[in-house]
Amino acid sequence: MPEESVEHIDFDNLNKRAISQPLVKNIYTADPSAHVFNGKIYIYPSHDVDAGEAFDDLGSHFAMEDYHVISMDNINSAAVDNGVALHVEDVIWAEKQMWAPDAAHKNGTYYLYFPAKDYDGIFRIGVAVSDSPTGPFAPQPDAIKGSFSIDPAVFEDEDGNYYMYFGGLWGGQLQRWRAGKFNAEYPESPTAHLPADQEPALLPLVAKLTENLLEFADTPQEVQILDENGDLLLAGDNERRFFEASWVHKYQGKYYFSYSTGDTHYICYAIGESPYGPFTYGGRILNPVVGWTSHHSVCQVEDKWYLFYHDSSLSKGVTHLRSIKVAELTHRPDGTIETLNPYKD
Ligand code: FUB
Repeated sequence: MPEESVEHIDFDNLNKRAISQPLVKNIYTADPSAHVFNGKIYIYPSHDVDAGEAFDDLGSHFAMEDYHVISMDNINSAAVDNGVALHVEDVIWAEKQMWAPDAAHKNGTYYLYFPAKDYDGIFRIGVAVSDSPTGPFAPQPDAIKGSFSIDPAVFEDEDGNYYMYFGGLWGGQLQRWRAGKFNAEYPESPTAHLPADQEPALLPLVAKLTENLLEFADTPQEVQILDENGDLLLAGDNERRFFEASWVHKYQGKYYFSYSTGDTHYICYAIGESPYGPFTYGGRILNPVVGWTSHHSVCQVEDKWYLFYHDSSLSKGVTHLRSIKVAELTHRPDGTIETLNPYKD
């Protein structure tokens, strides 16, 4: 249910039909990256604000300045806003646009990973550390060497290795890195520099993290997403190809790479045997929500799995004022995932 149709929506009725309600209402939140640390649920979302920026297809109106960590004692308890965990003013290299973050935990230290534009207007990914899962987080003086684009998601494998997945099209600038360095050529239009419909789609990146979780241990490599014939999804396969919002979870020994299709508004998943992929397209996790963007995480809490996601129902369809939500997610016996409809008929 993308933005262009919101004026026709009866929001009172829609909210009654919604499969879940906003977890917090005191602030707008989006892009929820959920983890269980020490038995408690911590959600690392974007903190949406209306900064008065004009709307454009590069997402300039997503002008977020800080992060708040949301915590829950259990899946049914109240969600608590723990206040400012990191502000852009405290990050020397970053100028603006604190977009979708994620977090990791290792040996009593918590790591907040976040994208922001540097003073050259290029998205980079930074990391900040804390001894508390709710922060405050102290940022490293520089962005992670070799990082670019947006939407970091850090997956901790059972063998103790950590991997970062990242990348996003249009305002996320992934299409400007096709030659391995930032293409500063105009036009800056979000659809310039994209592959043609019959070419392979742009792919997200993955890099293993160093032992201290502060750097890439290897050069980021593309995460292949294949169709049922083993071929790369094509750029024109708009309802299945990657756009942004990477996430990885592991279920019954297999790696599930999930992501947003962006301008077609689906959350999809693909299954693989290794954290590096390749991943074979499996289907949809979430149908379109109110608001242009869709961004999620998948998290096991005790013996159940949950989809954390967002929509713009609380703001009555303002696409950059979103609210995080959670709904139970079901893996079928064959490993496929049941598609969730965010609003009942
Ligand atoms: O929140 C800003 C951007 O919107 C995120 O980085 C994207 O994934 C989309 O949700």
